[in-house]
Amino acid sequence: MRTPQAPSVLDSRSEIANQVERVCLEAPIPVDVHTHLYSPRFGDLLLWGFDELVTYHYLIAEVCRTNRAVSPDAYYALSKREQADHIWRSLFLDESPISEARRGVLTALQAFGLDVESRDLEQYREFFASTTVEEHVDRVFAAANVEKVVMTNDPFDDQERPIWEQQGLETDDRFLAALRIDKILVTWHEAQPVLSGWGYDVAADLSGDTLSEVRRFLTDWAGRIHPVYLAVSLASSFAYPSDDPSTLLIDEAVIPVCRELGVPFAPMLGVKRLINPALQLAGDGVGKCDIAALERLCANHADVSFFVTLLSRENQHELCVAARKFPNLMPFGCWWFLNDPSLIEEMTRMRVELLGLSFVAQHSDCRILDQLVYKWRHFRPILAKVLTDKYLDLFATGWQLTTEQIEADVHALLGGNFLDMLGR
Ligand code: HDL
Ligand code: ZN
Repeated sequence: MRTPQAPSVLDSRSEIANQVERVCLEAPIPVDVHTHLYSPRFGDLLLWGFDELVTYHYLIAEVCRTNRAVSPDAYYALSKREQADHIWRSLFLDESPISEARRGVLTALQAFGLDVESRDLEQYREFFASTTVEEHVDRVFAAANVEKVVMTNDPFDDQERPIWEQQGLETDDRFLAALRIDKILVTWHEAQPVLSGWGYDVAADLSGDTLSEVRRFLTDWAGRIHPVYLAVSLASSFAYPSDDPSTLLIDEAVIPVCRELGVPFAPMLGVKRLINPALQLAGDGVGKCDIAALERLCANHADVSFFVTLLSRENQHELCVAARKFPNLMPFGCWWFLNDPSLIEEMTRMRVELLGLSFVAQHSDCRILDQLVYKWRHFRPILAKVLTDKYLDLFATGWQLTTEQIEADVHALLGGNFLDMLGR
């Protein structure tokens, strides 16, 4: 019987700093808890390659403000290749690509061994043209050192639904499913006729068997996709309770199904939808949400887990305090407009100081496969910087640190806490 190796005690500040950096830069991401990626079986729904990477909606917003000679309407009238050429010229060649989303494109190209200094679009396009999506999924997951990703799966998406209906369960175990229910909770008046058409006996005023029928719909889809959570993006104006259909639908349909399935409810709050409609997918803004709505949700349903990310920087301290009060509230990630080094560092420091290790530090929110590399390569050094400071503070008290404990702590923050929530 091999005697268990004695834990390796770290005896100096430099040893601690070196080990924390090594672990943060090299530890596998057990699960990227929120993405818009799809496994290759979903065909064109899985976006990848140079032109998709460069026309990411974050960069559409940036090019429409940087090069105002081309209006959003004129931009969207271009072909995908022309859009990519326009963004490359305006945001990368005409000025330094210094923003986070632009740097990300270059980090990804560099990770694939491409010559970033050449600025040779055709070389980059040839690289992607010379590989298959299956090869590239393997390449990207390896380069990002990510073990699993959670998709965003919407039964109301006419392109995605038939794929689930024809082929059933996901077969690539690197891709976990999440049941996205914005249509039901945010636009019930649109969802109701569609559900009726699918044979669910639901009424616009939620009367009759509506709530049990919504539970049946959610349960039917949970049986089809096996979601690890039920998710919704809610506006900054979200109120709970309210006269809006969302209150009854959450209390009487969503929560009971989460309880039955043993999975969290994942409300993501703070979006201001289409504050500039001309930008289309790039047109959403951010607003501070009412944290009391989330507190009441957690208080009313203490036996259900709430897996939460908020979009506004101004909500982050309140979220940490709420999480201290509600053990069933697990904050996750630096979402969307928060996924920038200065804000990631601020949020992660605050979370460690208030929550210790009881949160999930990041998710990528990738829409394009190649982004998995840069979103995580940009995050890892920031986590290392924050944790080094915090562990050195511990060391200064005389507390003994080991590599094994640091590895366990980092695993928890990188997604282990989420898998524990699922009992996996
Ligand atoms: O609602 C969401 O899941 C958001 O992440 C939106 O998809 C948003 O457009 C986005 O891609 N943010 O990164
Ligand atoms: Zn998202």
